Amino acid sequence: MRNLSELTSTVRNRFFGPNPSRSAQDQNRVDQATAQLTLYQFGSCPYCIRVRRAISRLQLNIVCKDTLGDMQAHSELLQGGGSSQVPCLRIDGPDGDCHWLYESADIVAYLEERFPMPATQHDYEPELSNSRS
Ligand SMILES: N[C@@H](CCC(=O)N[C@@H](CS)C(=O)NCC(=O)O)C(=O)O
Repeated sequence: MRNLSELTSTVRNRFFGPNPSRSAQDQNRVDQATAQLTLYQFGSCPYCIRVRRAISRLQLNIVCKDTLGDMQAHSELLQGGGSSQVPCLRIDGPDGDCHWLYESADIVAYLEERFPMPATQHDYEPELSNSRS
């Protein structure tokens, strides 16, 4: 056992099964769709952390713009979305239209619904996974 992260991953895999992942083809489709998304956020914002964690868990490649460190990003958000509040997800439509989604819980719900991860064996064995023995 080389390090703590390897140990954690081994224990997690033992109890919950390996992390689910998409087929290369599905991930490719997801990547094409997420190329139309941009997350406006900044590092220490707890609501942004919640969204970035969901992005990581759902294995999404979404460009993140830092509205504290990048004044251009800040003004894009203010002018496009109407408020400087972060996090905000910009969703570019096919016709050049653009939707600005505020509220971390709404952003996470949108991403989870649009880009679900494949089910794991764990999902099919609730009685086994809930068992304490
Ligand atoms: N209810 C919002 C709260 C977001 C929020 O309060 N964000 C702060 C940063 S942690 C912010 O953007 N404040 C500046 C502003 O509203 O312009 C959410 O869950 O996304």
